[in-house]
Amino acid sequence: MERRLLELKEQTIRQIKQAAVLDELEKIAVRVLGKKGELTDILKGVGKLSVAERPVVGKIANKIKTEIKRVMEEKKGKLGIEAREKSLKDDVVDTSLPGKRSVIGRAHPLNIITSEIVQIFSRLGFSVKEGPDIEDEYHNFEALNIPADHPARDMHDTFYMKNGNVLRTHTSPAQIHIMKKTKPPVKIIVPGKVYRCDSDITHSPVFHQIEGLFVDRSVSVAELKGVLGFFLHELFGHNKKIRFRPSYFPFTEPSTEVDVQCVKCDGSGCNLCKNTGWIEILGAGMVNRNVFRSVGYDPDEVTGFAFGLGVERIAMLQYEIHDIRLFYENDLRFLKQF
Ligand code: 2NL
Repeated sequence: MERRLLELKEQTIRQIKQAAVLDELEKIAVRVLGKKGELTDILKGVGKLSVAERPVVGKIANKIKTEIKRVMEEKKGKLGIEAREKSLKDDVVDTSLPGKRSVIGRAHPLNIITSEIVQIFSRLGFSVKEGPDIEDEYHNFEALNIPADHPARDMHDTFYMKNGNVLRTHTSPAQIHIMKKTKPPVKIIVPGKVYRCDSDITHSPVFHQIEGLFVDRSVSVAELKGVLGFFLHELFGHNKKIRFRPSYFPFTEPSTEVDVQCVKCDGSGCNLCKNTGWIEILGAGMVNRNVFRSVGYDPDEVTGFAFGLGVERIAMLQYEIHDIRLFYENDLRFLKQF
């Protein structure tokens, strides 16, 4: 029995020392020290031995058990350290490699221009409002005093939907919604996408507009001229001359178009201003009395001015961009310049 015990001890310790992974140690432990393990069996059988053998075998078996456990723990620690060292070596981080630079985006030129314009009007007390891209004909046309036979309603300009709705051709319907649900004074600036069935190097079927509206008890043409003059000087520089030309829009009366001295030649004449010395920037006017009637305002009680401008046009002038399509192609070589 003593020989068997010594053999078991030596064999087990040899196996423990040879084990390469923690899993193997676990298997050895089960085989020798587990519930049905070899050494456990021997210890269980001590009671059946002769009185003389019992204490001797019991003592040796227990000593061996302690010894095996000790060797096992020692090896476990060693394998644990080895596993950690191996993973440190395998998952090596080369700190000399150059890092990955994260790409930081920037504002689109149309958004830069929109922000600049909105900011100038914010300083004059205008608040920013938006409306939906899809409108019914009433809000896009009728309410704005554009009758059914008006050329602006032509199939060639307006995108009509199957149910009779339209993609808004200007942001004005947003102002109609706001006037319908707010009492004057109304002092708002409305940026947004607008849609027209038109496409060449200066026209895109989707483009961006900013409209403004100021309605109160006694808003005058003088205020229109003051506000729009201030705006154009802020945007193009205080040295630039400004002129108001008479014009026509169904939704304003009287109406005007506002020009700024050419941004390229300062008025001496060039290809950009077609030798006129002037660049057209804004359409504007005093809100037509019919528009007030359609939103439930009394045209004898309130007056107001409104204006509209195309964002692409301003951006093309400011940045000297000659093809409108560059704004929508998302070519990084273009976008990185702003
Ligand atoms: C242009 C001209 C304009 C308006 C837009 C407007 C809106 C309401 C009432 C009256 Cl709710 N008018 N908007 C007025 C005059 C001109 O835009 O050339 N846009 C690019």
